[in-house]
Amino acid sequence: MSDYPEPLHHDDLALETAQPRLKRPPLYRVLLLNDDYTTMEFVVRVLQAIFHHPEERAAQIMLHVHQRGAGICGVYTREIAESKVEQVLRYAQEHEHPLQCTMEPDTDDEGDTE
Ligand code: TYC
Repeated sequence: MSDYPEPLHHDDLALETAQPRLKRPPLYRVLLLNDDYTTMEFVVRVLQAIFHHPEERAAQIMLHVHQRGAGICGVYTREIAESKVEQVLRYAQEHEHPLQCTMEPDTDDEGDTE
């Protein structure tokens, strides 16, 4: 008997080379919509509390939404974006503001790399 173990034979195993994991999840923009009733102060608070923007940036985004009708609060994977939308709507309802929030695919997102 040899001192060495028999070499392993993989003849009946289908061995596949693992492909590098290049897939990235699709991204979604979370948007705030303007309305005539929600206070500017409340929108800035939402942008700070839920989207973690510093006050100055939050005020910029709020003014953009106020002037243009809608604006991007952040870009996230689907589950995170859905959660942000829910948080905004719940927070707005709790404070009796009609603030609306929605999400859409991020068309600047290149999707999976080849
Ligand atoms: N238009 C509101 C006002 O004049 C302010 C506002 C800004 C409301 C952004 C909603 O998403 C919004 N009080």
